[in-house]
Amino acid sequence: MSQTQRDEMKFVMLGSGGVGKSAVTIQFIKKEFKFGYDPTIEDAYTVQRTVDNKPVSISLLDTAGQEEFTAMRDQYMREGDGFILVYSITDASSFEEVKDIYGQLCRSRDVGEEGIPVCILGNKIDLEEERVISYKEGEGFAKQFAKCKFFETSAYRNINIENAYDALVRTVRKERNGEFDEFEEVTEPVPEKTTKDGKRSSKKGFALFNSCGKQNAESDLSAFEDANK
Ligand SMILES: Nc1nc2c(ncn2[C@@H]2O[C@H](COP(=O)(O)OP(=O)(O)OP(=O)(O)O)[C@@H](O)[C@H]2O)c(=O)[nH]1
Ligand SMILES: [Mg+2]
Repeated sequence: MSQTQRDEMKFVMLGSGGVGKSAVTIQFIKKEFKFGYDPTIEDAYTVQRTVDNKPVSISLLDTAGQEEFTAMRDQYMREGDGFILVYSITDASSFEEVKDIYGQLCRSRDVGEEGIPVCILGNKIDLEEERVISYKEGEGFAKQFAKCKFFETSAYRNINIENAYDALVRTVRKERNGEFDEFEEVTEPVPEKTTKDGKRSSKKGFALFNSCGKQNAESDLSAFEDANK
């Protein structure tokens, strides 16, 4: 593919009601924060971006978190190229819901340990005093999976929103380029999942992929913490 050819990707926002999926989406697309809560049924957007000097067209589906509107979830899961799974750091049940959704996604796509491109967001970090889910808990879940990134975000304060979408674009590109396959081929025949230099590697693809994801997430968080000193 030439450098100027536009990538096309479908992303789907998933997560419990009220965690901020729409606020994150609107912040990303319109650079504004939406006050007030108006439960979503389904909203679709298209956005053009340039990530790593290469254009990408993202079709973005903002879905319903409220249970009475979630009948279409299975279909959304089958159709997306990448998924943004959102919980609120102030709501423990929304974090459990993200874990469930991750499992449902893998089952509906019939993938195992290799997973699918996902970015998990722990949103509302401007509400630090109401936090019930730590950064480590969110990160710890995400880093079990090779194609899963993690960011803590605030739609209200526009923290890490663009970073999260750009990270998902990169993951989908890597998958399309077969970069995860190559890594699995290297590690698969090695018994007990040891790496070439003899260190134990607990997950296929994890060491290569998450080394950069973790740095991103941590440096963004420390920037946030610095800004709040
Ligand atoms: N303080 C704070 N409030 C937020 C943030 N993101 C969203 N909210 C608020 O949380 C409430 C719910 O936000 P929505 O974006 O509508 O939530 P949702 O996940 O789209 O909900 P459903 O459409 O029902 O699934 C609204 O009152 C938002 O203003 C955030 O980062 N910080
Ligand atoms: Mg919504």
